[in-house]
Amino acid sequence: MEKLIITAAICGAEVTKEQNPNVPYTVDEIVREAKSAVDAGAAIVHLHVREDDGTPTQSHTRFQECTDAIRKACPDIILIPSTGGAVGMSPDERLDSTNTTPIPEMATLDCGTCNFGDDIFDNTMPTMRAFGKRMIEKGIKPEYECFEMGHLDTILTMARKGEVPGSPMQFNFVLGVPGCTPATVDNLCWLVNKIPAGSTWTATGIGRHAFTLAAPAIVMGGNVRVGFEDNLYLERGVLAKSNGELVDKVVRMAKLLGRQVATSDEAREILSLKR
Ligand code: KMH
Ligand code: ZN
Repeated sequence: MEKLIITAAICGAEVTKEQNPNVPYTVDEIVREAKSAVDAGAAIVHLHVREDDGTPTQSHTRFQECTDAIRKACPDIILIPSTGGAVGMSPDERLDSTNTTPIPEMATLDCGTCNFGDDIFDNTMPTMRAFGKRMIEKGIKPEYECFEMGHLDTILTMARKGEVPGSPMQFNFVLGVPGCTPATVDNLCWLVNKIPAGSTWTATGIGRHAFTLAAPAIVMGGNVRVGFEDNLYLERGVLAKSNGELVDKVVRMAKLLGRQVATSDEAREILSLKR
C-alpha cells in the first residue's frame, strides 16, 4: 500500500473564531496553522484565505501573500488553493485564487451543484467547463471535490469528453456536509469502487465524521483530509487548539493501523505531480 497522504484544510471559508478561536484569519495566523499541520505530518495544505476581519476572499493578491509566507515557513509543502471559495461567490471571483506566481501545482475543482447547509453551492456545467479549461491550459492538476454521489459520474463524463484534466485523477470525497451524501463507509466504498484504475483518492469526513471516515480511508489505501475547514473538534466537546492537533491524531491512527505517512515529495510522486 502507498504511504498515506494527509491534507490539512486549515482555514475554510465558513468557520469562524466564534466557533473556535484558533481559526486563522490573518497571514500570520494562516502561516502558524500551516506550519503546525506540516510539523505534525501533513503533506498538503488545502487553502482558503481571509481578510484580517475573517471575510473570505479569493483575491489572488491575498493568496499570493499567504502562499509566499507559507512557502517560506514550509518550503516543500504542496498547496491546493480553493476554487470553491465561499457560497455565493461568482465563478470569476473563485478562479482568481489560481492567478498566483508560480501557478499552483494543484487546485480544487468542485464537481456539481449541491445543498450546503441552508445554502446552495453552485457549480453549473458551464462553470465546471470554464474551470476545467483553465486547469488544462495552465497545467494545474485538479483535486476533484465530490460532495454527492452523482458528482463522480459528472466529472468522469467531463474527463472522457476532455473538458477537464484526465488520468491520473485525484478525487476528494467530502462526505457529511448537511444536505449532501452522508459520511458512511458504505458510501465511501461505493465511490471508491467507481474511480478509474490509477486514480488516487482522499476522504474528508465533515464534523463528527472526521475521524470515523479517516479510519476506513487509512485501511482501504486512500488518503485523509482533516482541518478546521471540516471539523473544529479533537474529540467530542474538546475544541482543537491547532490544525496540527487534528493532523497528529490521524498520524497516530495511521501508526496504530500500520500505515506510513508520506512527506510532501513522496506525495508528489504518488499524485504524479511534476515539481
Ligand atoms: N466553501 C465551500 C462552499 C473548495 O474548496 O473547493 C466550498 C469549498 C470547496 O470549500
Ligand atoms: Zn475548501
